[in-house]
Amino acid sequence: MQALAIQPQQRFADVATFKHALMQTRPPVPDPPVPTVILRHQNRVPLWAGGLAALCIIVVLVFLFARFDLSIGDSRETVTPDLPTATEAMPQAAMGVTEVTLPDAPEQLTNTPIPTPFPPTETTPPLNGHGSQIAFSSDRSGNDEIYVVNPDGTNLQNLTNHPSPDQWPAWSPDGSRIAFTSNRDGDENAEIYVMDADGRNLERLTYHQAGDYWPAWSPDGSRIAFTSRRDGNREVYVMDTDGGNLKRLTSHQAWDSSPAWSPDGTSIAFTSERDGNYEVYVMDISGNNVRNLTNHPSNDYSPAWSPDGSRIAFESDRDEYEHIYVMDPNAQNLQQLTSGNAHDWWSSWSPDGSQIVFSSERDDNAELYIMDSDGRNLQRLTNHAARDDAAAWSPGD
Ligand SMILES: [Ca+2]
Ligand SMILES: [Ca+2]
Ligand SMILES: [Ca+2]
Ligand SMILES: [Ca+2]
Repeated sequence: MQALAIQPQQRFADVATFKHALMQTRPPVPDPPVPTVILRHQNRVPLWAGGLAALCIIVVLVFLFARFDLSIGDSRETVTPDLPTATEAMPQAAMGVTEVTLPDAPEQLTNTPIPTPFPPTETTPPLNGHGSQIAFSSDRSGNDEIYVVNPDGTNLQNLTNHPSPDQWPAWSPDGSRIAFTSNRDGDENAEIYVMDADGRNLERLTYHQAGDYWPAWSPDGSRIAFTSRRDGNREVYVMDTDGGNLKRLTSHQAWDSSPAWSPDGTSIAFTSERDGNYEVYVMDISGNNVRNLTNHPSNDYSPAWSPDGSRIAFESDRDEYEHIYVMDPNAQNLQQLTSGNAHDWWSSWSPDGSQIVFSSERDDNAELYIMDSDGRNLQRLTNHAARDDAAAWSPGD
């Protein structure tokens, strides 16, 4: 019988085909008696014939399936189940972290722990910012390079590969480019560079023998603010994204640094020690109308606007260690988000404003952590003995 043929190509393709063939070869069902005038009795004949046919089919199918299972077992080499290998089934976190090679790692780094993936429990509750990436700098290869990683710790990629320090990544508003600081033009001469978000198409934007640091894109993508010492002390400048149209925004003998554009494009927050200790200030993009937002005898640094412009995160050492705080742009509603006997600094908001990534030494070396914007649900993002710092959360979904 074809139904029991050993060769697969000789078997029926499916049960319907087999049923059809079965109906063709089974003994003919005797014609029922001529129906009476009661029309409803006409249904009895098909039911009776159908019941017998179904019984035959069931009996044959049971036999067929038993045989078929045995046949599958006999031909396992050609019907290998498509199961993932152990490597394929590994969490992406493990794949991402171990993908990064450590080129020319110094000898003293060879005894550092191998990066381990986060246990699944550390990636719950689910992280937001789907589709976004977090850029940061790390010296895990022996000098600072720019990396990007997904907010869940997967897909770590090294974007720069230069023996000089590459630091302080800043995303363009459309997420296509990353500006950063590099000393590749000289150890004492940091300059602003920009590259595509995959590390290609590197361009140098500043050309000055003084240091230029901390780029920050304007929300419309047309300008980049940064810090420079070209006029003798740190000041905040702004330039077009091709390096042209340079304009100095601050003019004070104290250090002024780490500019951050407000999401509406009207203001720039920055850090200055012009009142004797570091404070977070905000000014119009013309450089006018400077206001001190923190006004505290401790040091307050590194403002970061929430994407909706309603909050500014910064770090302060007002409880001895640097910790992350948030406030309204008018300095109201101050809230301390982190605490403990370790420094936390340099925050950046997720695209939806629900989370903040920041640097911390709470595990003895600088790592990146993510928390909800109210300070809850702290999760560790990096896990490497090297210094991981200066996170910048990309625009995203
Ligand atoms: Ca480098
Ligand atoms: Ca200054
Ligand atoms: Ca202060
Ligand atoms: Ca680290």
